[in-house]
Amino acid sequence: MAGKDSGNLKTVRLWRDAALRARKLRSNLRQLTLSAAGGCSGVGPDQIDSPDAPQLVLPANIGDIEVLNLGNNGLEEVPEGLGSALGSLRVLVLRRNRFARLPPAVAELGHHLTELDVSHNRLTTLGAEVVSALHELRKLNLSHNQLPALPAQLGSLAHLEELDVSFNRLAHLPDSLSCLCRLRTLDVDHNQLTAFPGQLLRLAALEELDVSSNRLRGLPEDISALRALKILWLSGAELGTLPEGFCELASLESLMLDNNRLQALPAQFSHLQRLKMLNLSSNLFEEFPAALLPLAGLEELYLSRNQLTSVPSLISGLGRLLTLWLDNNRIRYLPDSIVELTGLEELVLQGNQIAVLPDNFGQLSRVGLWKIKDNPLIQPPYEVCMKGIPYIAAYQKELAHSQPAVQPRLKLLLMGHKAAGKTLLRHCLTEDRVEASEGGDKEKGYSPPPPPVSKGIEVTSWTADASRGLRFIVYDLAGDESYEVIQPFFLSPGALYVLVVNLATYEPLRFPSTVGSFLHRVGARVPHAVVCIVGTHADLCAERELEEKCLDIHRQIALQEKRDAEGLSRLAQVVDEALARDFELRSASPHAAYYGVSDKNLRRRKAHFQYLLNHRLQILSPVLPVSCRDPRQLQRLRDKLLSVAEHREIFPNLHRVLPRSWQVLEELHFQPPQAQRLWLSWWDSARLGLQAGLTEDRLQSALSYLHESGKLLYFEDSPALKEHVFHNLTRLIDILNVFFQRDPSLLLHKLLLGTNGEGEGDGESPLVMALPPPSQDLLRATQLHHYVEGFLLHGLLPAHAIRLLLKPHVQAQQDLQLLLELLEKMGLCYCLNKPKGKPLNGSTAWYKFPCYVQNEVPHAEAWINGTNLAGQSFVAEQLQIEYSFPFTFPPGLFARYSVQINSHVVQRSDGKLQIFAYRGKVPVVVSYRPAKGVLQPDTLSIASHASLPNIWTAWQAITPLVEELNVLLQEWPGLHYTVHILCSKCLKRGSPNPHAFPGSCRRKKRLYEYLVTSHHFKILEG
Ligand SMILES: Nc1nc2c(ncn2[C@@H]2O[C@H](COP(=O)(O)OP(=O)(O)OP(=O)(O)O)[C@@H](O)[C@H]2O)c(=O)[nH]1
Ligand SMILES: [Mg+2]
Repeated sequence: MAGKDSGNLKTVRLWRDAALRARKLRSNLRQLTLSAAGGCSGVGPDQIDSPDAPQLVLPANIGDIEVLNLGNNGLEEVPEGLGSALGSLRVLVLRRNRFARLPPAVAELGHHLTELDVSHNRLTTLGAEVVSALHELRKLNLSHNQLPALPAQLGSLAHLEELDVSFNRLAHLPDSLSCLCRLRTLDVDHNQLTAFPGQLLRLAALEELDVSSNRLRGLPEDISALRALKILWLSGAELGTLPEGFCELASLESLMLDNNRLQALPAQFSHLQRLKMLNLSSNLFEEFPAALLPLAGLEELYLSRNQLTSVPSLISGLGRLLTLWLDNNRIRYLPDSIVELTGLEELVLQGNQIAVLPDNFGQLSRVGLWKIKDNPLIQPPYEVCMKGIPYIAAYQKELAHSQPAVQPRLKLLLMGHKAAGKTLLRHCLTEDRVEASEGGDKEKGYSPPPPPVSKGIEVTSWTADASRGLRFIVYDLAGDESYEVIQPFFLSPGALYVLVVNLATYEPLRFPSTVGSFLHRVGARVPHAVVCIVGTHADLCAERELEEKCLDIHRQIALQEKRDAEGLSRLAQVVDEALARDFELRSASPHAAYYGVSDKNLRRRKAHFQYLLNHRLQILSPVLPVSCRDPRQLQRLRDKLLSVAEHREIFPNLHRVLPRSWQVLEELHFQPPQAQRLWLSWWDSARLGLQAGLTEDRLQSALSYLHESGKLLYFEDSPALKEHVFHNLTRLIDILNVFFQRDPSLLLHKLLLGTNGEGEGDGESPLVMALPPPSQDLLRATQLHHYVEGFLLHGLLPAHAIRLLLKPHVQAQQDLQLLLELLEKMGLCYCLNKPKGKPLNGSTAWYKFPCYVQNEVPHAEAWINGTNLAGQSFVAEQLQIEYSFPFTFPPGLFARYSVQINSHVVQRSDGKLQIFAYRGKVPVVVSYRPAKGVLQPDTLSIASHASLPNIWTAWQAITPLVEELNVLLQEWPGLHYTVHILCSKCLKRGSPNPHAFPGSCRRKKRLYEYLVTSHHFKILEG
C-alpha cells in the first residue's frame, strides 16, 4: 500500500516553511565550514567518543566570512581568536559539540551576530553577560541541552524572532521573556513546565508555538491573546479540557492536540475557521466532536486511538478533506455520505468494528493510503477490502449487477504432532455415523473407520449444518516434519485452528513439542487466530489422568502466554528507555541499546511490540477431550465447533456477502467435468464466467477474490502463470504431497509405476535403450534408485524423473512445465541449470528441493576460489547481517529462502544449514543456526567479504539477499525478530560473541565503514 509513514509527513510539511525561511536568510552569505583535524572525521564523528577534545585552528584572512559552521567537531572551546578574527560574522553554528557553557568569545561577535545555533551540546548554564551581548540576534537555537533555567537577560534580545529551547530541563521561563515582542517562533517542548507560562501571553507576534510534552494540565482562558498564532503544538500536555478562550485563536491553521485526555471540544471550536490540520489522536473522545464539523477548510483530520463508535453523516461537509485517520476506535458504521469526500487521499480505518462499507465506495478513487485491517468485514468481504478501493469498486459494481448471496463457510485447520489423531478425528467428525450407532452398546464400542494411512496434507469439505448451509473446509495438516515447508501456505487469517494432542502419550515434558511450538507457529503467521485444543485418545486414559493432562496443557499454555507477553513487554520497555534517552545519548556508545537507531525507527519498533501484545492468539479453553471411539463425545465436539463458528464475536465475518455471480462462478469451477482437471486455462474460466453471468472484464476481480480467499490459485501478476487458473486444490495438494513424502520405497514405487508403459527412450539414457529388455529393466531400476537417493540426500531430481513421479497427475510435457513453474513460484524448488529467461536446449533440467539437502556443509567446489569466511584471511573484511528469532523460527523459512535467492546468485552450493555462492565475483554465505536452548536463539545470517577498498561491493552483494529475506518475513506478521550487523573486527578475531549493531541504525553504511576501520573497543577504551 502506498504512502507509508505519511503521518510524519505532515510534521515535515510544518517544518518546511521554517527551513525555507532559514535558508533565505543564509543565501548569498560567505560561508566557511571547519572540521577538526585528527578528529573522527568522515565516519560519523558525532557518534563517537574520543578521549581528547580536538583543537581547531582558524585559517587566516577570514574577516569577511559571514557564516561559520563549527558543528560536529566535539569541541569544548571555540578556536582562539574567534571573536576578533570574524568582523563580519552573522551566523555561527556550534551544534553537536561539547560546550558546557556559551563560549565567552561569542560575546565579542555580539554587535553583528544574527543567528546562533548551540543545539545538541551539554549546556547547563548560558552566562548572562554573553547573552546580553548578543543584542542583534534574530534566531537562537539552544535545544537538546541540559539547561535548568534561562537567564533574565534573554528578554533583552529585542530583535529575536525565533527561539528554540526545546529538549532541556526548564521548569519555568523568565518573566522577561514577555518582552520579546518580535518573537514569531518559540519551541519550549520537551521540558519540565508544570503550567502554561503566563509570560507567553504577551507575545503578540507569535505565529508558531510548541509547548508539547510538558505537564501543563490546563490552558489559561486568556490564551486568546495569542491572536497571531498559526501553528500550535500541545501534544502530550496532559490536557483534560480546552478553555472557551481557545476558540478565539482565529489565525490558527495547524493544531496538534494528540496524546491528551480530551473528551470534548468547546462549543465555539467552530470559530477556528482557518484551521487546516487538526490532530486529536490518542485522546478520550467517545463521540465524534461535532464542533469541528463546520470547519469547512479542514484538510487533515486525525482521530486515531479514541473511543468513537460512529461517524456523523455531516462529515461530508468537510469537503476539502485530504486526510482522515480514524483507526483504532470502535466505529461500527460509516455514514453513506463519506463517499462524498472525493478529494480524500488518505483514509485509515484499521482496528474498528466495521462490517459493511457504504455503497459507491469506488468514488473515493483518489485514496492512495488505505488501511482497513482488523475489521470484521462481510460486505465487501475482508479479502476484497484488503486489496484496495478499485477492488471494492468492482465488487460493489458486481453486486449491483447480481443478487447478493450469503455463504457461511469456514476454513478449519487440523494441526498437531505426528500421530496425534488428526486424520481419524477428521474422518469421525465428518462422516455422519452418529445416529446409526447412537444408543448402541457402549461397551462394545463404536468402531471407527479403519486407521488411515497418512497421505500427507488433505483438504475436504464438510457440511456441518445443512439447515444453515454452514460448511467447513477442513485442512488436515500432516504432522510429519517433511511437510513443514508447505504447511505455512495453509495458515491463513479468519480460519478456525484445531490443535490436536494425543492425550495417551502426552506428558508435561512434551508440551513444547506437541503444543507450545504449534501455538508459536500459528501466532507468528496469523497473530490473532482462534485456536481450540482437542485431546484425542481419551479412551486410552483413566478419568483422573485425563483431567490432569488437560489441566496441565491448560496451565502450560497460560504460562507460555505469560512468558511471551512479559518478554515482549520487556522489549517494549527497552525501546521506551532508549526513546527517553534521546538520539544523542543513544549514539554516545556502541554498547548502548539501540545504538544509532533513529527515534522514528524506535517508535515503529515500539508500535510493532504493541501490535504483538494486542494481537495474541485467541485460545479457547478448556481442552476438549475426545475419543474417536465414542460417538457421544464426537457429537459434543461437533456441536462445540459449530457454536464457535457461529459465534458472532469470534467469527464476525462468517456470513460474508458475495455477488451471486461470484458464488456461481466458484461452484461451476468445482463441477464436473472441469472439476477433475488439474487446472483451467483463462479461456476455460472465462467460459464458466459467462455461464455465471460474468463478462470477461468482470472475471478478473472474481478470480482475484477466489484466490485471496483460498478457493483456488490465480496469480494475476505472474506472466508465466496468469493464463491459468489452478482450481483443483485437492489435486494440487496431492501433487505437493508427492514431493514431501520422504519414504524411499514409496518414491521408488512411484517412479517404477511411472516408467511402466512409458514410451521407450522418453528421457532415458541411450545406454538403457541399447540393452535387451531384462537388462534394461535392471538398469532402469538402478537408475531410478539412484534418483531417489539423490533426491533424499541432495534434493536433486531431473525433470523427467519428476514427470515419472507425477505420472498419474500430469500427462503432457507442457503441463509438467507449468507445474514446475508453480512450484518455483511457491519457493519449493529451483531449476539448477536453466539459463535466465531462456529455455533449455534439449539438455535435462535438474531441479533442487532445498528442504531435502542433507549434507551439513556445502560442497566446497564453489568456494574454492574464495577465502573461508570463518577467519584466516587478514586482508578481507567481513560483513555479516544477522537475523535472530528469539521466540520461534518460521518452519521451512531457510529452504524457501534458498529458492528465493537463486535468481541473485551464481555458482552456489547448498548445505543443510549453509549456502555458499557468488554474487558476480563477490562471495556470499547464507547460514542458518538452529537454536540451542533459550540463551541462543535461531539465527539466519547473510555474509560476504572483500578487501577494505572494495568493501562496498560486499555491501552491494548482500543487499538484494537481505531484501528477499525481508519479503519472506512479511508473511509472518506475528513474528518477532531482530536484525544486527556484526562487528567485523570481532569476527576477524574469531570472537564467539561478536558485538552486534542494530540493523536499523540510521547510518548503516557509515556505521559499517566505521566498524571496519576502527574497532569500537579501541574507541571506547581510548
Ligand atoms: N484409541 C484411539 N486411537 C486413536 C484415536 N484417535 C486416533 N487414534 C489412532 O492413532 C493413530 C494415529 O492417528 P492419525 O489420525 O493417523 O494421526 P494423525 O494426527 O493424522 O497423524 P499424521 O497424519 O501422521 O500427522 C491411528 O492409528 C488412529 O487409529 C482415539 O481417539 N482413540
Ligand atoms: Mg494424518
